[in-house]
Amino acid sequence: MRTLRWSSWLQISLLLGIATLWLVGVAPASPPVPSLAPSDTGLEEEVYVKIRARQFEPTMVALTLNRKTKLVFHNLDAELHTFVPVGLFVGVNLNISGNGAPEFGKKGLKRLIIPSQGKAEFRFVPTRPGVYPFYCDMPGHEMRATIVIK
Ligand SMILES: [Cu+2]
Repeated sequence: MRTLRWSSWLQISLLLGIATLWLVGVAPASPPVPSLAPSDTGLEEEVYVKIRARQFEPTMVALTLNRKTKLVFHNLDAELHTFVPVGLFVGVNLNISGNGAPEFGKKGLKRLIIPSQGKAEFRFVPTRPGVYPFYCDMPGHEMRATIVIK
């Protein structure tokens, strides 16, 4: 009586174990989770703008809407330049690092001075699609370019 019970329990647990192994072995690998929430994706998009011979390169800088962005300006010239954004950072949470010198006004960042061979980095999430011009306001510098957020 007692031994019978014991052996039936053994059989059941053995069957369960086999079934579990079978399920684990046969279960298809779960598909990669699509990134449907762009604002909380951990991937940071790095975008580089070079300044060379009094020109921004490229002159059309494409950023991705709702994507964590690191926008880097690298001044390769022997003179300083500035980055003056128009509308881009209004109401935007901004982190600036590197060796640029930011200047702030009532509406936020007015401009960033980038020394010769200097590098400045902006970290932010573009949340408003559109076309945003920027320029260098040093006297005599005809440096203009555009950031496009889409
Ligand atoms: Cu300049």
